[in-house]
Amino acid sequence: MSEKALIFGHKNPDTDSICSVLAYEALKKQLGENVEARRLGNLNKETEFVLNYFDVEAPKLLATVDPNAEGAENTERQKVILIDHNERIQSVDGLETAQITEVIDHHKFGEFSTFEPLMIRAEPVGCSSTILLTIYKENDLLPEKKMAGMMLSAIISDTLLFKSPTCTPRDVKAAEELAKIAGVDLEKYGMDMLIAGASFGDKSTKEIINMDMKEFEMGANKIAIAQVNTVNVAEILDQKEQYESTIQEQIESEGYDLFVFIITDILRSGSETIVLGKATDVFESAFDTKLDNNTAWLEGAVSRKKQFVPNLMEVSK
Ligand SMILES: [Mn+2]
Repeated sequence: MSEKALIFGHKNPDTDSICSVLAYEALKKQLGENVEARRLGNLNKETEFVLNYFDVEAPKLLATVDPNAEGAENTERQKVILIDHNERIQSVDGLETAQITEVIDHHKFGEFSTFEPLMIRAEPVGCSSTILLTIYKENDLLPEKKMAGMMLSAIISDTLLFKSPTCTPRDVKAAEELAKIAGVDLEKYGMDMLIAGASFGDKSTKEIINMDMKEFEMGANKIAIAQVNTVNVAEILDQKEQYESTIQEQIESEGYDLFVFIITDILRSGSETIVLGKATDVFESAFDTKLDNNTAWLEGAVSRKKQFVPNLMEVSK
């Protein structure tokens, strides 16, 4: 088995899944461990802004860890460290062939099993980087400037600058501390970063829907939940029909029972949703709402992890 462990976040990586991976790589290397940060997909606009701002290189793309798969880099069983996820469906292709040595996560656990003992660090905080700052300190270390910038950005992203219900006092404290090390004004940098991430530029509807899309198996249903943050919900709704046909295509090609597209308004703290599939009744009872022309505005709902997923799980039992 290769001695090097690859560290990565989930597919369709968000800022946490890139930046926490880089920060954990830096810490592990400081501790003399043989690791390499990788990513399981393209960078989104927000993460591009962050890496650019702090002049940090993106991790290399990783296609598979199955040594027998086409395009495999490894010839032996691969050691892996999962950050910001634990569900197989969100992880690297070929994960079942790999040895998971560590998991650092702040999400719910799905069905999770391994062949060997491992280190699991799961805490119900707003961001993986908040856990990482604790681990740095347990090792009597602090991240250097650029890595503090990475971790700060991950926290701002995951907590929507502390507006998300997933945000805990520990996240706020960690962000304040990291902003000092990174040498940025927290509020100003945070808003600039979120707005940079909320601009869709010339992306197609399909690219926008898939920027941050996760799959879940809930009861008998295969559910896709995509989320975008914006300061201009109307910009998306103006092309509602185009979004609907793109979603419908994905439902057919991937066999989803339900597709929830969440358009989160970061200034109004709520989300417009476009919901399609044969199990829309699951969504309606999860949120005690009636879809009007496939859409519903959900006041105060901004978190996939703490609001959308648990509500849908609850009615999928
Ligand atoms: Mn996260």
